[in-house]
Amino acid sequence: DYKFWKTQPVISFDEKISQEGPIDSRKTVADISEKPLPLLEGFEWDTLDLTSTKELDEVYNLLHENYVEDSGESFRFKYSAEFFDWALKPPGWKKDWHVGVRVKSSKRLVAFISAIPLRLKLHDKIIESVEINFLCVHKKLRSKRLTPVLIKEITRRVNRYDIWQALYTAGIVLPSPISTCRYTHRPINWEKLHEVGFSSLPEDSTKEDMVKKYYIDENNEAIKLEGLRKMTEDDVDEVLELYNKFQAKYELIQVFDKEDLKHWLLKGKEVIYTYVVEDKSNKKITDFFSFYLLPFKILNVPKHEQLNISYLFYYGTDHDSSKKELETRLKLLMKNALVINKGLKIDVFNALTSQDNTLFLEDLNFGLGDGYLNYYLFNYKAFPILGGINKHTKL
Ligand code: YNC
Ligand code: MG
Repeated sequence: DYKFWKTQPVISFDEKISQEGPIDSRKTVADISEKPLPLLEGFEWDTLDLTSTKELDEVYNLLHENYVEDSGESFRFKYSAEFFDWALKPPGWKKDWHVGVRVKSSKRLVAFISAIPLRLKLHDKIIESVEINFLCVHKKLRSKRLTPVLIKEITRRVNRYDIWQALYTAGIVLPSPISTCRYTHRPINWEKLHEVGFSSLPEDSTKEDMVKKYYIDENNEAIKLEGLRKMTEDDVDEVLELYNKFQAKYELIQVFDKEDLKHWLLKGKEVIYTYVVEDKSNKKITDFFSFYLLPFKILNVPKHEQLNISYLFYYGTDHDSSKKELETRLKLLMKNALVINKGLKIDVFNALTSQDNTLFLEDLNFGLGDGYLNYYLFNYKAFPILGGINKHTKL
């Protein structure tokens, strides 16, 4: 019955929204305690230094052993030091916001929660906020109500910087999602996905049918995009312009400056991949797309150690004068993304039903997954965004 969440400034399930805006009456930094919240006896707070390999490894190990698993306990996210560098240290990151809980006696890290700065734009209002992620409590400490303490402590630490809003996502339902997206999966190496139990064989199909259905021909001249290449630092200005133009139609977006864009699209080696299409005649960038890599560790099939997974991230195109043109162009871009993914030995390409993804998902054989992703705002009332975050209705 959401004993904790009922006490927090979030939208309740049956609430009718009449106007968008903050929920809590405006506080100031001076109202916020300088002291951390009290913790269970025997535990202590620790601010982690993720520039230190040792502490980064501790977070890695905690999450590796205790973070999100699928319900069958067959897979677990396999985060890497490089991934955390990318996800937890964007421009403006604060050490204060990498919060750990340790056992006092052994100093063992048993819980973690993080915030990163995030400038949101919701229906033309800029909201200075943070994104909360990587909340994790050691399996042996579950159901002891440590989570509310972690959330209140990260809230305190964020408030101390005069920030009062947050965005977070979760698979579980809490009061109340502003939007919900579904995960979709595009098998690339169907055979391996089947062997590890990620993809099942439909009753009316054979394995050969499935392999054929998902076959990607990397030599298909018909989809070759002239001028497709990896994005470099020299492209940042142009890609930012394209990003801004393309995202303008969405209801809830992340506002990037040059440094942000450089970080999110270029910084993580072997984590984030971004490609652009350059028009050879005038050297202008007409399109870009990006995806990040986050493998699964396979827990119970000895033959395979990990599943290579990539996630579609941001994209944009100039070819969007009509819905039809946009649809055609996105299909072409995503076909090229699939070829690149195959070259990187990715087993499955995931995408949410966000942005303009529904224009190409079905055609390109993305299948609906079991997983949903709920988006939440902390201390902000907003009209629900129907049909998935960023899915626009204007075109
Ligand atoms: C969750 N994922 O409902 P009620 S996602 C938020 N997000 O409270 P206890 C959650 N709340 O219902 P356990 C939550 N999961 O009584 C549970 N809760 O009101 C709520 N899993 O606490 C829950 N990572 O400590 C209940 O639960 C209360 O021991 C119960 O621990 C939960 O990062 C958890 O899935 C998730 O490590 C830590 O199961 C544990 O069961 C675990 O007794 C595996 O807690 C990893 C996992 C979650 C990934 C994520 C986003 C988190 C957002 C947190 C909310 C941030 C609010 C904004 C703060 C900043 C504000 C500013 C400014
Ligand atoms: Mg607990």
